[in-house]
Amino acid sequence: DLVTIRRALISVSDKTGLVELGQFLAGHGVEILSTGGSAKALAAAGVPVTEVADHTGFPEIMDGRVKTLHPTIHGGLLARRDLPEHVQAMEANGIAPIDLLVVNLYPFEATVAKGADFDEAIENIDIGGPAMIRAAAKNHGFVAVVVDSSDYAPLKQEMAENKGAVSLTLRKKLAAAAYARTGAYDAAISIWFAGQLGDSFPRSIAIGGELKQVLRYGENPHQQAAFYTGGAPRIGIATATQLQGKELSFNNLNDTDAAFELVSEFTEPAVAIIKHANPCGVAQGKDVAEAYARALRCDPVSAFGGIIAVNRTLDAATAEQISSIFSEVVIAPDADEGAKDVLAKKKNLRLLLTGGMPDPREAGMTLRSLAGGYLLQTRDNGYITASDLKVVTKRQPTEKEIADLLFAFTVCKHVKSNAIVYVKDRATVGIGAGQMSRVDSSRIAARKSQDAAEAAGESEPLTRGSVVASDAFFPFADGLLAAVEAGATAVIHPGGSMRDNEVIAAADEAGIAMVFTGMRHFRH
Ligand code: 93A
Repeated sequence: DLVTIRRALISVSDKTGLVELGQFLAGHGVEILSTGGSAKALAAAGVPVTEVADHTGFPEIMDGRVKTLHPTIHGGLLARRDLPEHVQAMEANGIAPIDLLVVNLYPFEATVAKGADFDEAIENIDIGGPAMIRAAAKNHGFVAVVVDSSDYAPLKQEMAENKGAVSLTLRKKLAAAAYARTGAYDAAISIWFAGQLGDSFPRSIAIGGELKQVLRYGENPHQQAAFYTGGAPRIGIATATQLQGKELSFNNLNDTDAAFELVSEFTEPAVAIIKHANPCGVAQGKDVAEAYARALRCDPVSAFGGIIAVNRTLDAATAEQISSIFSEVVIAPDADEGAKDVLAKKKNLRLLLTGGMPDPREAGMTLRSLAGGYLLQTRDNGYITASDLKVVTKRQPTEKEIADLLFAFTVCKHVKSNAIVYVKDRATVGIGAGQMSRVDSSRIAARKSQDAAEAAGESEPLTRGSVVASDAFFPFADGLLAAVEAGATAVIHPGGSMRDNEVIAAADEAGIAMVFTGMRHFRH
C-alpha cells in the first residue's frame, strides 16, 4: 500500500513552507516539476526544479490561464500504474507518472473578501489547480495530493519514516480533504456569482464550510456532531476565542450564539441570560454590571447554569457578580485583565471573546435542515422604530412606555414562538416562550414574574406597571386580557388579526395603550 514518491508537481499560490518542502523532497531524490511563480521561488532557494512548460514542451499561455492543462500533466496524474493499457499509453505518449501533487488554489475567497471588483474576482477563479487536484484525488491509489500547507508536516513525517513513501491511509485522507477543498472553493464562487446577479436563491446550492471543531456529542450523547464555519464571516460564535473552561458542547454553541445575537441588538450596555436557546432575562443598564443584576432578577431560578452575553468589554465588577452563581458560558466582545483574573478562578466556566459586535441589521442567510432538504431564508434583520408604530387605542403610550415597548418587541424576536415578553424600565420581568397557544405564553410569563417577585420578597408581581410584547398578533382578546390582569399598561404586537377590532375594544375597555408594528417576529 506504500507509494514511493519519485516525481512531484508543485503549484502553489500560498507559498508558506514551499522552500522547506522543496528541500525535503529534493533530499529524498524526488524530481520536482513546478509552475512559473512556484518554480522561481524554489530555484531561488537552490532547489532543483523543472518548469512545467519545459516538461510538457508547451508554453504557459494566456497570462497563465493555461499552464498545467496539458495531457502530459493530466495523464501523469490519472494513469493507473496497475493496468498495462495505461502504462502503454504513458510510454507511447511520452507521459511520466506524477506521484505527488502539491497545489493550493488562487485565493478567490480572500480576493472577494478584500472587496475586489467583478473582473478581478473572475481572474482569481482557478481552473487548472482544481482540475489537477480532482485528478490526483481520484487516482489516490497511486498519487498523494496535498492542498493545504498544514498537511506538509504529516506528509514529510510519513516520507521520512517510510524511505520516501506514503501510505494508502494517508493518501485517502488527503484525497477526501482535496475534494472538500475544491467543493468549498466552487461553493464560494457560486454564492458570490449568484450575489452578483442579485439572485439569492440559485437553482442549486453548494454549502461550503471549514471544520472548526469536532464535538464530544450532539444535542444528546448518542448523537455525533461537529462545528463548521462557513460563508461570510460574521462576528460572534464563529470568530470567538475561548480563553478558559471546559470544551464547548453542541448545546453550549447553539445557546451562546442565541445569547450573543440577542445582546447585539442593543446599543446601550446590555446583558442577556439564555437557557435552552430562550432568554430568561434581558436588561439594559448604565453599565454591564447593572444590566446583569437587572437581567438576573427576571428569573434567577432559570438563570442557574445559563449562558451570559454582554455587549461591552467585560469588567471585574460584572465578573464578580457573574462568579457568584453557576453559569456555563460568558461571551463578550472583550474582557479587561481584572475580569479575566476574576473568572480564572472559575475553572469550568467558559469565557469567549469575539473581538467585536456584529451588526444586527446586516443582511445574510440562515439555513436549517429538514428531512431530505434545507430551508434557506434571509436572516431576520427586521426592526421597528418609534415612527413605525401605529397607535390603535384611545390612550396613547407615554414616552417611557414606547421605549419599553420597543425593547420588549426586540427581545420577542429572540424568543421561541409563541413569545410573550413583559418589560419594565428596559428589563424583562416575565418571559413566556415556546407554547402552542399564545394565552398560555401570556399566563406563563405572568406566573414566572410572580415567582420572581416572591423570591425577591416583593408583594407585587414584577409585571405590575409593565408593558408587554407579543411576537405575532393576538388572535383573540383572551391573551391580551391575561396581560391586563398581570398589570401591563401598554401592548405591542404586529396586528393584522381578523379580530383586531375585538382586541382593540378589550384594550380600550381596560384603559391600556396598544400599538401595532406591522412586522411579525416568529422564531421556531
Ligand atoms: O489559471 S489557471 O487556472 N490555469 C492553469 O493551468 C493552472 N495551473 C495551476 N491556474 C493554474 N494553476 C494555479 O496557479 C495553481 O492552482 C496555483 O494556485 C497557481 C500557482 O502559480 P505560480 O506557481 O505561477 O505562482
